[in-house]
Amino acid sequence: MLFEPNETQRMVQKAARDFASRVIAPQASTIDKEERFPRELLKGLADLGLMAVNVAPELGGAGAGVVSYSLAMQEVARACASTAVTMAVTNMVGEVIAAFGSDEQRQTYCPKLASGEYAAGAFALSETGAGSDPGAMGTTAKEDGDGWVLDGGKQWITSGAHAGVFVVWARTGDRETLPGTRGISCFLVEGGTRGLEIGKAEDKMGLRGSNTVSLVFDGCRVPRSALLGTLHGGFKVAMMALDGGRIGIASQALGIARAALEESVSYAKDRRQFDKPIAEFQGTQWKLADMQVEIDAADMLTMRAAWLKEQGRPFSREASMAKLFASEMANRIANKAVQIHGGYGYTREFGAERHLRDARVTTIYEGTSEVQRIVIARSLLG
Ligand code: COS
Repeated sequence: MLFEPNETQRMVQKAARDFASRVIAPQASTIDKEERFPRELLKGLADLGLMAVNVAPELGGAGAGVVSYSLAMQEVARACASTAVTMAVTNMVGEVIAAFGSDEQRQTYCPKLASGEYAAGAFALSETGAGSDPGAMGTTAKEDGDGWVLDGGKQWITSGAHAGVFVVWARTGDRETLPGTRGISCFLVEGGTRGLEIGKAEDKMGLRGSNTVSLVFDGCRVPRSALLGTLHGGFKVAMMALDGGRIGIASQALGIARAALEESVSYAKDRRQFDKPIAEFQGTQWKLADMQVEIDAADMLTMRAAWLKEQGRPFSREASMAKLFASEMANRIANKAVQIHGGYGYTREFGAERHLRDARVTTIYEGTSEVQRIVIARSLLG
């Protein structure tokens, strides 16, 4: 069993680390405070091949695999979780199109996502009344002449105001004959298409540099060729994409936790109380030790899920386990980091409070912790 990254993985990790520490990290606090969408950083990531890490080179991607993707995501999230989530969703969109798209769809969209010609891709599954239960969605796509007409609304769409292409799920089947998850199809809708309206950006607790909007489809017409995958086969596309996406969020959570630990170590060595650095108190040492153990446990769960996916083996349960543990872990670690920083941890002068706010959503999006437990329990119980 090898615990060492291979040459490609090491190179991708190094490229991501260099760019993240040199260019992204110094801007992270400002991005958060000013709620600035990090457009130029995304282009920088695209230039390094990091917007389509696991997409084949023929489609413009880096073709570096899932483990490389996870390593890169960890590095970017360690610097700026807002930039990382935008990168995560764009990678997920590129992978979905590469996996399920026609040749034409793949050739049209993957290179634009990979090169940064599109600032981002967006994944439009959730609705106001369909979050954990996407099978309850109400958005419809009706055949009309030589195309489809989409009507309805989507909610919590990352990068919605900036995306060049949206993967959109809509009901194509009759609710009586094809209820729930059965009658759902998937479409590719280009940004700027008439009838696609972008809602106001959410005023979020964390990830304030990422863009989260609602969408309204009002008689939004797309060509027949916009159907991604098979008619009524969209739910499985969503589930498979989310399996992979969960590895991305586990990696993001790991990156946030690493930043929180590193800053805690450095603060604990600097901060003096009772005539010595607080790092010399066992109360601090035990916190730091527990943080490192939890990070390593999450790392191994995440690497295993990434490796299984890369091998083409089933990985759904393992991705949910990694996402569940890593996201809950990141919240515990970020919380401890605030505690170690004391009063300063509660101010914006240090990164700890940002890490805590950014970590919070990782137990919610791309499937809540409760949904991950459903997936894990179902795989145990059959
Ligand atoms: N891969 C491939 N197919 C899958 C799958 C997966 N991971 N999970 C489910 N499916 C298939 C099932 O095999 C089933 O196929 P058949 O109809 O041929 O039997 C179909 O999809 C429906 O599956 P199921 O009945 O399990 O669907 P449920 O409605 O019970 O949903 C959960 C199951 C809760 C796991 C799913 O709805 C889910 O993941 N919800 C969370 C969604 C989410 O993450 N939202 C956040 C969006 S991004 S911010």
